[in-house]
Amino acid sequence: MPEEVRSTSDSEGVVTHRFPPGFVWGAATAAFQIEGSTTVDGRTDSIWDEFCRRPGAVCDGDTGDPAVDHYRRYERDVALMAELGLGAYRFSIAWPRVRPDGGEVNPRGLDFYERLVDLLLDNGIAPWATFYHWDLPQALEERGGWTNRDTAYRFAEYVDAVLGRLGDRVPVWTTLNEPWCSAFLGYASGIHAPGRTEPRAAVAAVHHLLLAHGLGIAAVRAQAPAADAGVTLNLFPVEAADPDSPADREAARIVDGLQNRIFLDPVLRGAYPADMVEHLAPYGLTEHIQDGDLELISAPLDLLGVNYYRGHMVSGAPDNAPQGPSDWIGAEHVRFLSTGMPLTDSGWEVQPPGLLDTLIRVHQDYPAIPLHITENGAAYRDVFADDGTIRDVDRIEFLDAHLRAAHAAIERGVDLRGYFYWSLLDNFEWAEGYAKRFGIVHVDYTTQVRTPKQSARWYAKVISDNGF
Ligand code: IFM
Repeated sequence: MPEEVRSTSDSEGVVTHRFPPGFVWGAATAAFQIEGSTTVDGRTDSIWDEFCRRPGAVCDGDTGDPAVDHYRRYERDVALMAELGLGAYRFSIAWPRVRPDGGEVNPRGLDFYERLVDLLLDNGIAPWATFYHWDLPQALEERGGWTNRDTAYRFAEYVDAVLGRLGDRVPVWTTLNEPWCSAFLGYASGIHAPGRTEPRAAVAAVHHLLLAHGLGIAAVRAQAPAADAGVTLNLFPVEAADPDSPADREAARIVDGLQNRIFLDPVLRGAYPADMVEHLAPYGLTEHIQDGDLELISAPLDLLGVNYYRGHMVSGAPDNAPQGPSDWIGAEHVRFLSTGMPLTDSGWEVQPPGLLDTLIRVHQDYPAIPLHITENGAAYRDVFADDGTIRDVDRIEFLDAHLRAAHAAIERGVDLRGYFYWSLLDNFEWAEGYAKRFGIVHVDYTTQVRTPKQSARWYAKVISDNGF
C-alpha cells in the first residue's frame, strides 16, 4: 500500500487517515438550506418557499427563513471554515436570487455570491459552486417546471449570468445536485417541492434536468474554460435480498436502474439504459428526447460528484398492493428491507461498505472519470454536555468509517480525489424541516450561535494530519 494512503492510529488511538497529496477536504451546504433572507435584495419565491406554505408538507411548518441566516452571517461562517482548515467549500447558488422568477438578471443576487467567493478565496478555501440544488423559481414551476423543456433553456440563461460574474474565479462548477430527488421526490412521490404526484411528469423531469446539465456544461466550457465541471448524483448500491430469487434480482435491477443508471448512463455513456427505456415506455421517456440531446448530456466531464448516504436492499413482492404515490415508478411492488445496521436520526442505516461498493462500481462500469464524494454525513440528536461541548461520538464513528471506506477505494485503484462532509452547519433538512441535524457545527436556531461539535474538531485533525 503506498505510504500516502495509509490509515493509522496516533498515540492516543485517534485514527488518522493518510490520503494522497492534493486530496480535497471540504464540507457542503446548499442555498435554501442555510441562507434565509428569502425576500431580500430582489429574491423571489422558489418552489421550496411555496411548498413550505402547504399545510403538512414540511415538518412543524418550518420554512427557509431565517434558516441559519447565512446570507447575513456568511463572514462568520467562512471564518469557521478557515478555523477548521477546510480546503474547499461546496455551496449552491440560488437561481431565484440571480434571475428572480426565472426572468431578468438581478445584480444584487450575484453580488452576494461574489462577496462569498472572494472571501473564500482570500481565506485559501476553494469555492465549489453548484448551480442547482432544488430551488427552481416558482414562476417557472407555474409554466410546467421541469416537465417543460423550456426550463432547461432558462437554466442555461441563469448559468450564463452566474458565469458572467464568477466564471473567472470559481475553480469547480457542478450543474445539478441529485437530479433523482428533483425528479422523483418532486414529481412522483411529491414529498419534495413542487409536491406533484404524476409519474409521467417525473420522467419528463429526468430528461429535462439532464438536458439542463448538458447545457450547463456547454456554458461552463464556453465561459470558464479553465474551470472543472461536473454533476453530482446520489448513488445507492442496490442488493437483492435473496440473490437466488429471480423476483428479488429483478427488483434490484429496476431500483438500480431508476436510482443510478438512469442518470449515470446518459451522462457517462451517452444513452439511457435499454432496460429503463423499456421500463419507462408507458411513462413516455423517449417522447422527450430530441436530436442532439444525448450528445449534450454526455459531453466529457472533469469530475463526477458522488453523494453517498446508504444502500438499498430490496425484494420483489408481486402480490403487494401499491401504497399511494411512490418514487419508484413502475416498481411500486418492490419492498425495501432493513439489513439490520444501526440507524441515524433520519432512520437511515449506517452502511459504510456501501460507499466502497459504490465507488468501485462507478470506477469499473463507467469510463475513467475522477470522483469526488460531494456529500456524506449523518443526522444525530446532538446534546450539549454540562461543559458546553457536543460530544457527537456517533457522528465521528460515522465519519471515520466512511473515510476508511473512501480510503479503501483509493487503495483498490479508484480515482477518488476529494471528500465533502454534509453538512458544515445544521440546517433546513427539506421535508424534515429543522428536526434533523447533519452539521459538524451546531446551530442554535433561536440565537443563531454556532458551536463546532466534537466531530468538527475530529475532522479538522484529519485535515491537518493530511497536510492542510
Ligand atoms: O440535506 C440533503 C442535501 O440537500 C442533499 N443530499 C442529502 C442531504 C441529507 O438528506
